[in-house]
Amino acid sequence: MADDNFDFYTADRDAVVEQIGTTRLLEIMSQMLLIRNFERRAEGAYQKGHVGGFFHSYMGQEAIQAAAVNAMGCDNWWLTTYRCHALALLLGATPNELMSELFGRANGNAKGRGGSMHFYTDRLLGGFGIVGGQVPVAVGAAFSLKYQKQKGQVAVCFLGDGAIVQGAVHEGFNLASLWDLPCVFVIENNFWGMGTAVKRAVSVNRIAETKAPGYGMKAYTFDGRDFYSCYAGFRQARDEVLETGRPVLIEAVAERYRGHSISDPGAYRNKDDLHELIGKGPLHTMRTELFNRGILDEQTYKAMDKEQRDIVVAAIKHAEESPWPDPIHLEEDVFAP
Ligand SMILES: Cc1ncc(C[n+]2csc(CCOP(=O)(O)OP(=O)(O)O)c2C)c(N)n1
Repeated sequence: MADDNFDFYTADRDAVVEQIGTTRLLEIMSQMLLIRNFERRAEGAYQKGHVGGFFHSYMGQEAIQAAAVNAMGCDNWWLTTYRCHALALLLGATPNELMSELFGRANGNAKGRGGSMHFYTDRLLGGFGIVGGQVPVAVGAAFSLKYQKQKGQVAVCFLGDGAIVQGAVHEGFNLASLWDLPCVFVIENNFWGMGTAVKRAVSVNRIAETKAPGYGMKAYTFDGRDFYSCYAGFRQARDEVLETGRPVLIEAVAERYRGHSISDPGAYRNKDDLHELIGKGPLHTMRTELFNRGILDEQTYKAMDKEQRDIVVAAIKHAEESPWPDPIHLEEDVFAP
């Protein structure tokens, strides 16, 4: 890890395993394998020229959003950055519709108009390309929950470490706190904003811990490679937001494995360090715990991986065979009817 100086939230792992149960844990392992396979194969399709526009991989950060969705439940408002493939999958978008979207096809998740950065579901308000632009929208979603007296739901908003120095983020934090809104803000600190190291862009270490008090928010810092502690932490944060009606600020730390986007070879990173990190990443941590507890074995893990890979390969075939949008529809859906 680029900076070990974090005071991570710790969880009672036995309690987490017992709370989730073995069946669900294996399903979550499959979800993480689906995300990893989706990113790998979609990346390959991009390199073959089948996918256009931007493409930001979530590989290395899977445990964070897998834990968030499983701990807090789909039935919230969700918002994230352009690095949005995993969250859409976790919230129920199918690999077929997402792959078709990447391929720019008419049956894609956003009718082929959004591409990699703009995936949606009923509860996912987007994939945002403007750094920090999702934060004010999350505050609006949380405001609507409070205004309509919707109990039991929160607005969950992911942002990058690079976004924390963006003005709209602080306006959003201020309003969420001022108006007592049910927001869970999650800074995914992957140590880089494009090719700029976080230390060269953000004036403090331990971003959540240092920024949250300025808005009267409680802060948490999670080891974002560890599903189990993230799961326990997200549950606690959500319960707290529901009880107090106040926003919280979480920092989840995990390195991204790829460059900022597919066009970035990441030449500014030490390849040996990266290789070592990949060996200790979120899938490894998740799997090892299940192995050690006798919930999973190597052979079953390989079969699960193959099953998810086959789903993604089928999604690529589906996308290849899907129709292109007709230009006659270009101006539709621009304004609300
Ligand atoms: C307002 C705005 N400024 C700049 C950019 C260009 N830009 C795109 S991604 C990015 C880095 C963001 O890094 P971070 O928030 O850490 O997220 P990560 O990509 O690491 O997930 C920048 C500067 C943008 N899209 N929007």
